[in-house]
Amino acid sequence: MPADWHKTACSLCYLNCGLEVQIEDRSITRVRGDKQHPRSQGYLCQKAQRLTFLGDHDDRLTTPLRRRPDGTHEPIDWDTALSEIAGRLTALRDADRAAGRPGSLAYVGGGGQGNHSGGGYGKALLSWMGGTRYFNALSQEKTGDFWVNGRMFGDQTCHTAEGVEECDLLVVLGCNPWLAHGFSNARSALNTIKNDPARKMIVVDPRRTETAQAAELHLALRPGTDAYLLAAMIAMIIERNGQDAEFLAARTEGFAEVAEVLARVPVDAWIAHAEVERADVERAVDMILDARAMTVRVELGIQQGRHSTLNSYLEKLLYLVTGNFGRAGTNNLHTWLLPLWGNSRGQRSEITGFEYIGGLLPTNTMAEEVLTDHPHRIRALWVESSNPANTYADTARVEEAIRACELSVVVDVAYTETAALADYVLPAAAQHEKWEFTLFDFEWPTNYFQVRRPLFEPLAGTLVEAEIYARLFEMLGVLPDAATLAELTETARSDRTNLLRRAGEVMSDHPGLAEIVPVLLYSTLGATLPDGAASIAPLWAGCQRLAGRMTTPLQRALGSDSTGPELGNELFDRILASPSGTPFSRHTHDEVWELVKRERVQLAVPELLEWLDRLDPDAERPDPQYPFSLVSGQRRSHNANQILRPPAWRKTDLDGALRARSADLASIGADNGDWVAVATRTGRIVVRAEVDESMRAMQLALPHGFGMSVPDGQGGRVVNGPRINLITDAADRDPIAGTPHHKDVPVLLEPATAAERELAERDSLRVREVVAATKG
Ligand SMILES: Nc1nc2c(c(=O)[nH]1)N[C@H]1C(S)=C(S)[C@@H](COP(=O)(O)OP(=O)(O)OC[C@H]3O[C@@H](n4cnc5c(=O)[nH]c(N)nc54)[C@H](O)[C@@H]3O)O[C@H]1N2
Ligand SMILES: Nc1nc2c(c(=O)[nH]1)N[C@H]1C(S)=C(S)[C@@H](COP(=O)(O)OP(=O)(O)OC[C@H]3O[C@@H](n4cnc5c(=O)[nH]c(N)nc54)[C@H](O)[C@@H]3O)O[C@H]1N2
Ligand code: SF4
Ligand SMILES: [Mo]
Repeated sequence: MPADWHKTACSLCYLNCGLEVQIEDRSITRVRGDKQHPRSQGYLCQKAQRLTFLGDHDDRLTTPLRRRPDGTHEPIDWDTALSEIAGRLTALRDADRAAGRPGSLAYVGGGGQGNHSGGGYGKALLSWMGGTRYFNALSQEKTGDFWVNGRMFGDQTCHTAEGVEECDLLVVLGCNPWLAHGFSNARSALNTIKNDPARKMIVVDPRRTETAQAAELHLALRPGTDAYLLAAMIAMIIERNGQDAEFLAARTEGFAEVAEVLARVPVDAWIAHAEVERADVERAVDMILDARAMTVRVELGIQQGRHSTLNSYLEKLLYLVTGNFGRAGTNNLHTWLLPLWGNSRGQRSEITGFEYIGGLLPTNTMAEEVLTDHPHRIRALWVESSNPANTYADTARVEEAIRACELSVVVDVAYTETAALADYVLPAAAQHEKWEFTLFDFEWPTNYFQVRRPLFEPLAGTLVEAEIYARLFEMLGVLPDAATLAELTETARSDRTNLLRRAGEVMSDHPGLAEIVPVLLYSTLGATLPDGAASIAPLWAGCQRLAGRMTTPLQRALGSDSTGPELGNELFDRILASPSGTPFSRHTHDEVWELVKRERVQLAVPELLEWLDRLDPDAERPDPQYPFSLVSGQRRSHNANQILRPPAWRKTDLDGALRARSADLASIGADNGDWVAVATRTGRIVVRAEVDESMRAMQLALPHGFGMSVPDGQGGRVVNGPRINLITDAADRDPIAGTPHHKDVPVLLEPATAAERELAERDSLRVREVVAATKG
């Protein structure tokens, strides 16, 4: 009998490739790519095969927990947990109001790589509490980019996409799509370019990455020098009159100011500072000027590199000055079903002075917002689907901040390092146990959306996030009475189009209800949706808004000529009826100009031109005390953020090794397999060394996605691999976005002491025992 294949998606990175899986009891047993998924078309990588480790494991939470005075946790039932939390939230909200201070609860997380169904509810809580402080992974990698987009394109939600499939030149700047993906079907796309003599790739990365090996040209620059190299390249382009004058005149303003600053760039000196060959840079410029359609793909190498916001600006100038924007195969903007972040207008934190970008404050400042005497400090943290105790810079300070809060609540599927510190821990149903989706829909000119159906019942004791929040708000007394909810539910069933109008009337009688629209939709419209899809009800409001603001592209995607609320309803129903996902917008390339929120793209951003003018190679010589540059958080074959906790999921790199050239290891008398110490002013960790000649000289790499403390099977816990943020410095950050310089951390490499070696070896063996004892 042929086994059933169920449609779902992989949530191990933000691409969320469509999958078909076979299941047995509560496990995924076989995985293959879903050929009907309109975007990924059957593609998957090696990580998806390990999804079976995502479900039931020793660290899954199955009951709410409460912290005892001695710091340990005790299980409590849901009613007790939620009513105690509701009581403490109410007291805090009352105290905030009485003191006339802004809401002192902050929200952290709200979704990882593939689970964004909970975030809207969490933000509703933040809003009801009168708070604005919101931190998540985007504000430690992407907010510099958003800030630049705001200035150049007119809105921080003007986010760019790459035309990798149709370009004839792909510039890969500070990322490694072979391992990290980042765009659809990355390996296939890279191979296609490699095998086509008419198409080329340039990689700018200190390391000879897997991607660089497939490139025509690799510029192995010194870490942290991208701004110098990019500025020199753009200066050379303008010197050669290589700018696209027609495009610049028709679509942009400010070129003259930019050209004036770039004319002052000492090109040779800056190329020398980046430690690349002038001839190679000339070749790169030739390739760019010869390209019919260039697209630039960037990620953490520049966004978590030195001068990151300036890098994001120069990256955009490179394609805009050469007119590689708004056509097939170039960079473009993309649509959204629901924007994952907002547009901030210069509001700043009273405590650190950092600007809100996209509605977010820098994760690097979270601890500062707590650990201060300022009367407006953060007093409570609500963490959902994030593990800041491992993923935010300077772990010790982050842990201190969580402990210092009057109230900390963690909503997660697993007993994370953050959960271990929280006052209350609430167990959520996991990825394949609920309706779920990602809002990382970044495609252009056609964009897609998939809602995944549950494969399993929620694990006993857990709740879907939407239900957690609905119960909480009921206890907080914010939801209307049962009769009113029943009436709204009936409206949703019989006259969906009128739901928002009727809900609006109810809101005017119920203070606070307007802050929690997602919860209201869950409790009303949700109850009318098929197969228990209640938690995705807020998407309906997104479909309605989209129908209003992007009618034609949506009509094309659906092949429909409806308009208004009816079109929104059609989209929502189509999404529900399309288990492999469905297109929701189809544009022509020219229509990108409707997404740009200014008359013309603004090329001249004064703060960044001043920054460029101030760059000084002499101010950036390596610190002799910390002479190596560490990539803290390298993406590898078997890491996936903090998503998969059981160490047995990793087929390679069980210890999360430090990678370095043999000569660099030899300089401290170390060799392949030895335990070595990596130290900074913030901390010191002991790690396994592994020779990797693809690293640049004096560059080291430690992996992202390790440092979880997992049950050792003997009643204790053991840490799997490096907790890299024990050594990162939250103050080593971008001046505008506050994002960390994680790809260029100055470190000292030392031999480990005998005692350190012994401890590390013991833990490594314990992890291996855990792996041996795990089936899979
Ligand atoms: N396997 C795997 N894939 C993942 C993830 C994962 O955990 N594992 N996580 C996902 C997430 S959340 C993200 S944000 C992406 C990140 O994806 P990427 O940014 O592609 O991955 P990284 O390995 O962090 O860093 C990219 C590259 O930057 C280079 N680099 C270091 N310093 C510099 C520099 O100064 N200049 C330049 N130009 N390059 C430099 C490094 O050598 C490295 O090759 O990956 C996603 N995909
Ligand atoms: N030094 C250094 N630090 C870094 C990076 C680096 O390169 N170097 N990279 C940064 C980047 S780019 C990123 S994106 C961040 C990622 O760091 P985080 O924002 O902390 O996110 P994840 O690591 O993805 O952790 C996801 C959490 O969600 C939980 N989870 C999974 N499914 C569900 C669910 O359905 N519901 C709930 N409630 N919880 C769930 C998991 O158990 C896990 O605890 O790390 C950042 N930190
Ligand atoms: S890890 Fe990313 S690229 Fe790999 S299968 Fe999952 S979603 Fe696709
Ligand atoms: Mo990320």
